[in-house]
Amino acid sequence: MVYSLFVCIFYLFVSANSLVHNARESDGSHLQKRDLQNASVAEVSHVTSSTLGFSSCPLTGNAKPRNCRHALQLGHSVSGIYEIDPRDGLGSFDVYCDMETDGGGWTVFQRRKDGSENFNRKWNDYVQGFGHLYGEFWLGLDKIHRLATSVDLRIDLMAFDGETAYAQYEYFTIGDSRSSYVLYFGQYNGNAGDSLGHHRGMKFSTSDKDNDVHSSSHCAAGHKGAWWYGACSQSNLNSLYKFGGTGWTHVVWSSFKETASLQRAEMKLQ
Ligand SMILES: [Ca+2]
Repeated sequence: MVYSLFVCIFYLFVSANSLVHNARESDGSHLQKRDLQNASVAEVSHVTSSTLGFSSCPLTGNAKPRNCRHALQLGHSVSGIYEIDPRDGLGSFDVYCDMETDGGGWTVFQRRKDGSENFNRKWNDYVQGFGHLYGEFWLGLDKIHRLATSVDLRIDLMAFDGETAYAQYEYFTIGDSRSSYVLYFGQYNGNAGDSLGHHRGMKFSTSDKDNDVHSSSHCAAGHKGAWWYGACSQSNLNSLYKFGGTGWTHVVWSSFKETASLQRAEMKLQ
């Protein structure tokens, strides 16, 4: 029994440290030593207090946070990449955590900022995800479905004139693959305007899969981007990245800047 306890404590210490070492600041540098120590202590104390008991503790224990909000609760306050496990039996994966915006704890699942990544992709790529978590990326519909279970959605936008705005929705949920990742959410608030309302209850469409409700048009193909199209759209943050200009084939949130191409967009949940 004494040996089991020793193994358990050693495991928790190693897990916590390896988890924290996964976190990087947004410029790629390591966390400060002080933060490492604080985070390790928080992690170990959380896990031991909830799992201490010889039958449940040891080597099957899971020290990974469920999401970025949980990571923040565990003491990780630096934005960067974290390995999370939603505890649904499907395994862990890396995400970018925004620990600054509106109190932090946001799991980012989409980012546009410089046009470095190709978003004009087909169904399988949107299901799997693509890009780099420090750069431009789409986390993937399967992972978003696992995380988007009646949570808050926040969308941060920046126009090319530097003006910023945000839109927030409660009860954000994405269906599974059988529903074509149908989109649900509750009430809007923010200052960007509600350009997602039109897309409530819509299925996801890509250039090779027309799931929209427009009978004579293939919105994803015409608008050069994968989105939850209705007939067709009032927003599309996965469309082509353009340095200025207007049109529905650009990154657009119409209640913010009409059809002007946007400089930055981030979609995140908490
Ligand atoms: Ca159609």
